[in-house]
Amino acid sequence: MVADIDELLIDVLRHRIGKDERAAKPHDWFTAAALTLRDRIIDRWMEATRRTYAEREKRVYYLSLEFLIGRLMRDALSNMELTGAMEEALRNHGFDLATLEELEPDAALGNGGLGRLAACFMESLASLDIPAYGYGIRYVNGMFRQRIKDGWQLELPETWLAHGNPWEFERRESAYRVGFGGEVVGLNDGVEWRPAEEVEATAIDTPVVGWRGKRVNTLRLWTASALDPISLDVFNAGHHAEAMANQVRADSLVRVLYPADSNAAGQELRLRQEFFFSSASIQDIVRRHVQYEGDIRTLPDKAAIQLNDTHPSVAVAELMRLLLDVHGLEFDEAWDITRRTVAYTNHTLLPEALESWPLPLFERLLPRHMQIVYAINSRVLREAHKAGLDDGAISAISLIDEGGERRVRMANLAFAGAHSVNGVAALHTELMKETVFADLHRLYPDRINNKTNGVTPRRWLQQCNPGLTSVIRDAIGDAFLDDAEKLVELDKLASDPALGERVAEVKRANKVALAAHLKELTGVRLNPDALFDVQVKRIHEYKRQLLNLVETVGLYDQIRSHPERDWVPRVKIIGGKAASSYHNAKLIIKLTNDIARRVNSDPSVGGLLKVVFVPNYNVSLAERIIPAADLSEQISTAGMEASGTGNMKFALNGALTIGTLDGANIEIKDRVGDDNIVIFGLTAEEVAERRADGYKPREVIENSRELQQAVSAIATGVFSPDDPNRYADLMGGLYDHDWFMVAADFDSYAAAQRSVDQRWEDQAGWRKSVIHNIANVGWFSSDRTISEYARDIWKVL
Ligand code: 26Q
Repeated sequence: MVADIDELLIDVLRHRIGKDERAAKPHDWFTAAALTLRDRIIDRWMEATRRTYAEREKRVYYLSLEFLIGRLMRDALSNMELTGAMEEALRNHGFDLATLEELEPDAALGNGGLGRLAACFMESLASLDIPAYGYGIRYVNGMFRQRIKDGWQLELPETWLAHGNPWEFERRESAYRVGFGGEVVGLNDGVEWRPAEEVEATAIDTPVVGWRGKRVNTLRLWTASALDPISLDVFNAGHHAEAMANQVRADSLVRVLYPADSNAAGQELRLRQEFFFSSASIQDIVRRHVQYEGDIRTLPDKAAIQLNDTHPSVAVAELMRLLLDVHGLEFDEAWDITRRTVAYTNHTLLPEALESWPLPLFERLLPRHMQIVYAINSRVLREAHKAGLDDGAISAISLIDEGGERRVRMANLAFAGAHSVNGVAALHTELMKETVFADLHRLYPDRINNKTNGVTPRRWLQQCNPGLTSVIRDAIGDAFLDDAEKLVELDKLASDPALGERVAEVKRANKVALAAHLKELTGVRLNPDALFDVQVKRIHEYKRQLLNLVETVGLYDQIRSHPERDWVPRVKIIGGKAASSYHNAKLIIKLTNDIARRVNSDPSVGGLLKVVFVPNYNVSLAERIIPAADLSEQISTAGMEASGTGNMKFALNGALTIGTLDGANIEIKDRVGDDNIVIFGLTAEEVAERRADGYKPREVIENSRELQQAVSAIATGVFSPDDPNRYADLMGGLYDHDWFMVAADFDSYAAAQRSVDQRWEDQAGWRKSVIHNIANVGWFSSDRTISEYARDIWKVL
């Protein structure tokens, strides 16, 4: 095997990269390794594709505007079970695999949780041998790179394609026209949309390798080009920029990922992106079906289309258009086929994140789809009327928001066009039924269902934490590698001091490695024997990084007032990106850095507290940070975090959770047991009650000494002497409205943190809890999640 790989590597280096061993630079070796591995993958890929065609299997199509993949080298090697062989082959030439892996840029085609979930799902689909395609956009610039300058976030473009991408294949033959604007003309037998403008969507495929290489599926990302990239007449007349305007317009469609993860952007370009990729994907699905099955009417038997949030909602209207205008079906039949094919996943209930488009914009860009939305709407409203729903319910169900400026509601379109609408954790799904979708749920009571999120244990245990993986193998054997729920075998060993010792040794080694990396990145020195307390995720007020920071200031204050007490040494690690336009989120980053500077240089805390902001948090950093965490901060205002998936990754890697009863935290608690998690704060129900009762945060702050001192220290410039008013408004928000209930939960959170300190003092007890966590979170494998989608929604298992 090694000899094989070695020979192939040299052959690739010479004949595909054009370098001999002496001339090759590290990056050439990385590319040679990727291409060598890729050749092995392609054989499995073609085999899996052939098998699916031959057996006429039903396929799953996962439509997502985001795939937050990260690096692929380690994932592909590990799933092909070639890590050892490649390591050795490279070592023979004086190269270290781990060092070469660092040369691969992250594929960051997503913002956060939703995009990373799509990537975990793709890996699990392949691992479970389910024929599936992911469809999305091949952004030239994915998630921005975050630089911290004087404590502030700066956004820089990430050029992940600069050195080429060895994993992708352009499919020139799979190209479709996507139109915009224009008019709808009546023909004798129906209507036709005559777009004013057309671009070409071309497929670029990346293989997705499942565990043990069982199956290789396709991630198909669209790129855009102009049908006539240059107008020679215009060019020759000397108008060079105008001559290339079409290409520029096409390029802009795939230029950047919108970097807001919870604020519907509302710009025309975003709607264009949504339609561009939805239309290309639906055309591709329909073309494949008709080509191999001959009859469009059997589409629901052979295709399951899953919409990742409402970003591809317009696919409902596009599928209807193809069925009506191209395949000539009647409305009723087209509607039946569409609904039996499409399913929709909701990821947020935050009102500001619910997508809706101004009706004039939608109509101008997609006139035929606008007609179809109206037709769907009149049908849905008729059904609502027949069901006896009142006017209030009917206007809530409508696909058109009539309040003020009229808008198309993408969530209502997706709900109406789908046979299944799922939430991503049990609480979230219940809240969907009670709040945003209450009336639609009354009309279609069988549609909403829950599919609690999961994460792939290959990337998030085996690959990112080989030390822990090997300790677990020694303890319970290899079965958990194929079925994460077998981790439960560890449960009965939780009190075994030898196992506790080995798990703790691995954790310490991971902390030493992380400390070295963070020293490089930030210059801060960390004590690996301190408790590593970590909050890494997008910066958002509902996630309450501010609660963490205010408590950190409280602790800092207490350590200075009582240096004689034996404080547990803590390292507070915080990381995450703020949407470029999100003022308070950016201020929270600056505050973290201001607090870090002051605390880290204060000799009176004597190294008992360190604060570090990790710049440019991304998938690759997550893979280093999560295995090194002792404490996982999952502290959103109850009812606001749909699920969370970081919470699962931390628990799987032996961190204890401090968290609210929100999202999947609740289900984690149910599985690991109340004694092995630290829960605090208001429940979702209590949050709603407090709001209804007229919550007065100022009174709460004035009644809590520690909170009052911390908030006023921040507000008066203790951490920002260069600009004492910097945080006046941010803290003013806590006094005046405190929408996210930081004050209401503060005392409970601070007490929970001191209970964490106590637990930490009992290392034997801590280790036992850690093992109970690892043992009981195998259920949060995305294999389990995907099995449920496959069985309940897609009917493919
Ligand atoms: C919408 C319109 C225009 C521009 C951007 C957007 C947009 C983009 C991304 C809106 C929302 C998102 C991302 C949402 C997201 O990541 N939600 C998270 O999904 C995770 C997976 O289900 C959950 O675990 C998290 O709780 C949820 O916040």
